[in-house]
Amino acid sequence: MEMIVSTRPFDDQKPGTSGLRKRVPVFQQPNYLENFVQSIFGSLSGYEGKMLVVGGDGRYHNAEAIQTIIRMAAANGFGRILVGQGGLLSTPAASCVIRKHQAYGGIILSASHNPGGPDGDFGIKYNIGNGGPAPEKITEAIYAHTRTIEQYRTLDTPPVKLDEVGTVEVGGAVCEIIDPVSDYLELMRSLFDFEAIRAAIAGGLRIRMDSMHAVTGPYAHKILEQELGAPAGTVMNGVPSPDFGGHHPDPNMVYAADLFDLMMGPDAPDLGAASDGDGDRNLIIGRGIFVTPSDSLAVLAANAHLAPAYKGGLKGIARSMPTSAAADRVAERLGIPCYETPTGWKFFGNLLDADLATICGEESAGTGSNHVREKDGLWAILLWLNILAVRKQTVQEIVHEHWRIHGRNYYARHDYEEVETKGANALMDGLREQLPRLAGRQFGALTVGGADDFSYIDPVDGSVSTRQGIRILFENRSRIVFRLSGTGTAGATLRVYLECFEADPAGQDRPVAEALAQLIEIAEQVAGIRANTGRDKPTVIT
Ligand code: VG1
Ligand code: CO
Repeated sequence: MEMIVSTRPFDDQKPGTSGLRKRVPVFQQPNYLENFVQSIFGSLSGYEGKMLVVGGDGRYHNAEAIQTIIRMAAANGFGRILVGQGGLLSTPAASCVIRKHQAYGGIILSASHNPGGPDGDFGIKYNIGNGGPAPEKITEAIYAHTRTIEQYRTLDTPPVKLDEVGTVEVGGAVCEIIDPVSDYLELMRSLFDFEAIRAAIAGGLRIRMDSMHAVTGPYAHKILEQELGAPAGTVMNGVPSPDFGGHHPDPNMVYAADLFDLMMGPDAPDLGAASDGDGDRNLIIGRGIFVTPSDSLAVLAANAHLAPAYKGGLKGIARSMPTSAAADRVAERLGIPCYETPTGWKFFGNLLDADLATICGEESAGTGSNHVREKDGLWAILLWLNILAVRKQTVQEIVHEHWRIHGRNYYARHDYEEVETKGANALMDGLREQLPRLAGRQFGALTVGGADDFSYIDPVDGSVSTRQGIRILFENRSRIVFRLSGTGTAGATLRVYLECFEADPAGQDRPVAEALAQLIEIAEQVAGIRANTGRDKPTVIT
């Protein structure tokens, strides 16, 4: 039976970099999720009788939320609701399913790399019909709805069994539970030379994949072990769990420490890889060498033509502003454009749809291409495998050769997590206030060439996004960027991005911390990080 339920607005439902993310207890408040879902539907039109895709990363509260969304989607007039079995769909797989089935859109439940469990984080975001995250115009409309909502529509129906593939009726709609892996596997087969990878693995290429107890487990088991013939045990932590085994499903050197240690040790396989909670991020480590996400993007772009889907070359490369300029060097050499966008995958959608860019990436371990409209962890890992299979060199050889040709962009990100919002805002305000006076300023041997608060004009639809991060650009191509995270759920997280460029191969083999030491000092001097955050060192360095 259809029900209209009265409700009152919550004032904290503004979507951030990637949807609405809050602690689980916040989402468990009566009507909290319902309000947001109704606000999504309220900002859309013309979906009656159309298809909605729903899935999540399997974290705590995933299954309950999916039941709520199924009922509300049916009550609001969607005709068909496609749900991943067990409530699971990795973020890139959701994007793939939306595109393949020409759905009207999709709802993805994830807080990505943030911890899960009853006191962990939960999240929800809406993706449009191209399979990508809703652009700002839509997220702003959703937010506006959350401020005035008075009622929502739902049904009084029993829960749908999410564990069995099949079809059931819910209200006037059809709800179909689908295998979460098969459409995605089919897409991966069409992009990469699975035979070459299979032959390389049979010939001794070894890989270790850490799914971090998160959503890529079933995908990685199926693709790496069953399809490509890697031995059982290749995938570690491959069973999704609601609290990710009590860990942070964040693929970096800190939270994937076991993998990192393995890759730096005597028994290291050829490729170590990991993905995050919802499967859109990737970590790449070669034997004895960590590949920064910015370098990985550049190497993938430079070698993508070795995989069947990209053999005709790339139209362009896009990277988020804080991502290192390593990809720019590749674009320059290839004679293709390189776009610089604000942080968040939603800014790549138009470039991909308009075929201006083929490969995109972010320093936060996200890389992807025009095959879907999300970043895609396993895609990046498979492209690396395809490249290794064709080039028959080690990751280290490939990266070192890349630096010799393009130069090396030393890079690090320093995160100060959960600092007080007041201090974080004061720090950013202080930087903004200094902007007009920074150009021309000397710091030791370095001269500031320019400084600004990054703003972006979308080349396709002309939409403008301002205040996207403070950039201090030095004349020797070094750079410091400051911005506040838009995905955290408690206090503020300050991100400081540091980068310097080394063209000379003789200087490309220094420890990163040493290469960046001077910039780290300048960052403190300009921003007063200690005074404003009360911290004397970052929480995480990636
Ligand atoms: C972070 C990353 C950004 C990424 C976003 C969503 O955002 O910096 O590059 O797109 O997370 O990724 P922020 O605003 O916290 O810096 V995911 O894998 O969390 O969906
Ligand atoms: Co993610």
